[in-house]
Amino acid sequence: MPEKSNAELPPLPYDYDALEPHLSEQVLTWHHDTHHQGYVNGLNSAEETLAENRESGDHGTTPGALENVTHNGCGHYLHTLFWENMSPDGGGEPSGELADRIEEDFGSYEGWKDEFEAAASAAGGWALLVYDPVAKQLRNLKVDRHDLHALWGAHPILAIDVWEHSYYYDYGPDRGSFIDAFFEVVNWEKAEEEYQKSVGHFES
Ligand code: MN3
Repeated sequence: MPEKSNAELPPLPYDYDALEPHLSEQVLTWHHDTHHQGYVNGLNSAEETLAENRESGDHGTTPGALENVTHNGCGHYLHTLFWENMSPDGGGEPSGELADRIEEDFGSYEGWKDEFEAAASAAGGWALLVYDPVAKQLRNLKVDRHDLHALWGAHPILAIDVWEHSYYYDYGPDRGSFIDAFFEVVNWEKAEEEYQKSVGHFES
């Protein structure tokens, strides 16, 4: 059996100040180095607890550790995607097959964006564009924390973090301006890549 390695914090795919003025260097530093690192540590710590409990046969702390795997694992995976969903060269609208699919599944790009922004405005966690492999269609999800209102099997392709740590320092209570800022740096090429991965897996 290959040895399992611990989760690791991936480096930001650009400099900490690369998304200014839309997202500040200070927020990206705190958000990546402290918050995201915390989820990586929490996931590894929960894994350690589970391994110890399997060894000892004492499962008293197992239910809590399993909850920590979900909370921290979802936090780690979604932050990793969120960083990649932004780029200093981002902005604009999707093109190619993803653009066609958004039109097919939501009627129009504007129809998709209005729904996504409604989710992002109201969520206590994240708004996600996902590919649903059961219905074979794109969907928007409004997620609280990192996992509440998740859809089993769905593959996230675009994620915006609307936890307060994501925008409050830059925008205060004006979450709408942060959502607008996200669309100034959105990296549609990464979203297209994730879309192709899921479609290639489930529709081929
Ligand atoms: Mn966050």
